[in-house]
Amino acid sequence: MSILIVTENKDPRPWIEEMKKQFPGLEIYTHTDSHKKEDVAYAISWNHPEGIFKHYPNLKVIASLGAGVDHIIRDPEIPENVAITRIIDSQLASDMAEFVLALVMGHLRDISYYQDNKEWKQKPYLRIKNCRVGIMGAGVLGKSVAGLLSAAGFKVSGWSKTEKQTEAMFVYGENRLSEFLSGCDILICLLPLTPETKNILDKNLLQQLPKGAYLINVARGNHLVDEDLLELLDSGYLSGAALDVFRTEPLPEAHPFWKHPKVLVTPHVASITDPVKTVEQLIDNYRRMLLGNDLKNTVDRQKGY
Ligand code: NDP
Ligand code: OXD
Repeated sequence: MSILIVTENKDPRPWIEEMKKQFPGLEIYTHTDSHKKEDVAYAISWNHPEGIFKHYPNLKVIASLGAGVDHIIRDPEIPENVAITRIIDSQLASDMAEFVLALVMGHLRDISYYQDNKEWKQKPYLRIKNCRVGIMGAGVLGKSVAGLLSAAGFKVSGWSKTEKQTEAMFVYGENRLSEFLSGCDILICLLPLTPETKNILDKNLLQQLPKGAYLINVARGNHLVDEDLLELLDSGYLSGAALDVFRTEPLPEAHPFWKHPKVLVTPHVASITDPVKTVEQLIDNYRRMLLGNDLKNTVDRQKGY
């Protein structure tokens, strides 16, 4: 049996090196190496070329190299019986929380403003204790972000399919979206990308935020309708946006987000899976598959996350 690793826009070598270092003896191939397709039952994937997996007749598991699985599930040619797993990792979760905290503080204090404008008097700002932050998606990452923001003193609430109380926030259920949005000075998107959540950040939704609200999207570019955001920024309804993910990545040079004075762009770096930290869980699942044991961190293909 061998392991296949298929990555696009991500160098597979650190993963292969780490797997071989931590688990000597594994046979690992990239899809461009010469290998026997029938020997592959376990594949590790990040943005694979669509349709590639149909050439692997004995494939049982596709493991995402990240927390998201939209890049796998969108391929209609993956047979129903193939299980899909994802990364759940404490460092991935804390990195996300720290990144979002930095964005939130950047918006609140806008520290470079003084130097950029040669300004020598204090400008008004929103204090943490008066700032209401709403998180769409109360999963592994949403909860981690909520924990750090609420420990810092923000008023945090969440929105997810199911209503619940987590340690750090009350989470509104699916049918209470408007109520949730009306109480968000800053909205953070941490939803998985599914048919239900695609284009969810549109004009209709964003207009339900209070005037002057700020948007942070660290989930997927396809959650956001770019033109609707631009319209609401230009009309002054929204005060700004920090975007880490885009419909096309890398963000095309001509895209208006690059130069928009109210938009902060980062190149999909909010939280990056670390091979050293996560190879163990990938290989643990490989061994589970070989032994016929239950896999960890599986996703529900019907729900899409
Ligand atoms: P989880 O699967 O742990 O959590 C998903 C959450 O979204 C759950 O709370 C779920 O609700 C909620 N949800 C799903 N569908 C809906 C819906 N239709 N309406 C309302 N709520 C919904 O995901 P993670 O927290 O691990 O990750 C979230 C996403 O973050 C990933 O899918 C990925 O796209 C993105 N990501 C981005 C990174 C970056 O660097 N920018 C890095 C890592 C991930 P419920 O609790 O009721 O099931
Ligand atoms: C992920 C990502 O899903 O990095 O892990 O976007």
